[in-house]
Amino acid sequence: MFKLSNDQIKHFNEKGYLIVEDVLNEADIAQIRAEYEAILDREAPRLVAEGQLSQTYAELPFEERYTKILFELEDMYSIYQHLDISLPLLQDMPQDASLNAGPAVFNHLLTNQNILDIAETIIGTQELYSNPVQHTRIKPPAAALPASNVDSNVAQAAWHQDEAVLTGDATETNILTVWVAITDATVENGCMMAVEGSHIVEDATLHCPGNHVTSSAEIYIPEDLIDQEKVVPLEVGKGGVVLLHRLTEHASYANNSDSIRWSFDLRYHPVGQKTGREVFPGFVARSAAHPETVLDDAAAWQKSWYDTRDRIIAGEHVQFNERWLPYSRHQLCA
Ligand SMILES: O=C(O)CCC(=O)C(=O)O
Ligand SMILES: [Fe+2]
Repeated sequence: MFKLSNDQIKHFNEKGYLIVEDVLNEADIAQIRAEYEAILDREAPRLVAEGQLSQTYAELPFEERYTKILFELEDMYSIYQHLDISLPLLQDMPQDASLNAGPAVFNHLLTNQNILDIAETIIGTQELYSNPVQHTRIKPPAAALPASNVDSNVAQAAWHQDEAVLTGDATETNILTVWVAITDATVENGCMMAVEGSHIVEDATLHCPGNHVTSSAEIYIPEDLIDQEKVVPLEVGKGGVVLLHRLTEHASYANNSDSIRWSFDLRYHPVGQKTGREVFPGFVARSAAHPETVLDDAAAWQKSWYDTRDRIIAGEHVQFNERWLPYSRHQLCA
């Protein structure tokens, strides 16, 4: 069992966040990295063949190769949809929509026993559901992205609470965000920041609607509502995690370094609670009461995502988060 001390648990409860170092080991990171290198090996030649990319950059290490590819592409999603660990949230799902639902992500991240131990301790139950609101964020140096790119998967994330991203039926869900650092995360390279203690509120803070169709994070809390004096940077080493309460206000800095900032964000909650994105597939990650319900098959998990894609293409209704649309004319949102 990966132990959190009483002081760590107290810190999370009082401040709404906790930084935990050394949760993933070197082998976990190496497997994940190899899975991502293989994706670029597969997709770069396709992009070249389609005339979207001038060369495959095969000789470069992942960091530089990814940055060069992203810089050249007119539509970043022609590579990013192969890297994210979620399908795009679209009713008009492309026939070839993709994601990385590979075995390294399943075995070394989503069902990582250290991560599940931490989630069990903080959430306070052994019945853990892996929520499908999850993303890969691989952020190139800001200088290598057009300033117009405000997608939170590759650029800064605006202020928000993770609960606000979910559909309104999930406001009671006791969901924990587990943000996993694959590279060191520093203020310089765009780590997250949070408003200490901001989770101790009755309801979510006002969010302004952005373009809610393409990305879950495209709602934002207006800066005027952020208590700047309580903002703390969430630096963490490679292999460490940052835990966030569902109501903790957070954002991320720009990547002002000369390499990538890479993380995954995962979410867990007690089995049986609403996911806030019912159209996408989650799974029982741990259960003492019903161990036979635990999903431990990476291929079955992958299939659940592609089956979901095919159901949406066939017409299954995508329930978008429309909670914040009425605020579009609010004076703080204008
Ligand atoms: O990685 C980031 O920059 C933002 C991530 C985030 O908002 C989250 O994990 O909930
Ligand atoms: Fe978030």
